[in-house]
Amino acid sequence: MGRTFEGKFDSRGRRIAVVGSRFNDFFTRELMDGALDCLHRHGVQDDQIDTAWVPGGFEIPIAAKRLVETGRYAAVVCVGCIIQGDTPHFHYVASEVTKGIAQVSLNSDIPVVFGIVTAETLDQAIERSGTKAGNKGFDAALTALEMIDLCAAIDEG
Ligand code: INI
Repeated sequence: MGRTFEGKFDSRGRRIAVVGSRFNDFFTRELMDGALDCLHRHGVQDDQIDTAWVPGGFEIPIAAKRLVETGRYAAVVCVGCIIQGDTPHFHYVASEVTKGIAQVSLNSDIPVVFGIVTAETLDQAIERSGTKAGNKGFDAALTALEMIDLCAAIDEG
């Protein structure tokens, strides 16, 4: 049997960037706080974490791409909140954010993590920003830590 690679929640002193969008900031501030809380509680020091704020979810992929291209980070975590309104606008924004982050992720050598809440109602957004369904920002940061360690394990063979 060959090797099994698995990541621990260990950043080994590496730097992490978190991109948040201000649109629906009632929720995105909670998602950002959740992400930072997760990183702090797993031993990532404040000076190892950079944050960037963009106007809306649509702008997250370009900021994530720029952060990746600096070469300074072991992972980029993206947090945002897209909530359905009276028009199909929500679907277009959600679709572009999802595609954009996936594209940045696949074109980069580091994990780019999707911590975007897409909600049909305010209740769904509340549930995912620190209440019944947890905090998607916290979850995304945890995923970043696991993926950083997994990528390092694979690279080291
Ligand atoms: N941006 C969001 O992050 N969430 C939303 O729910 C949203 N809606 O529904 O409009 C939203 N729109 C703004 C968009 O992300 C861009 O910032 C804007 O279109 C400028 O490019």
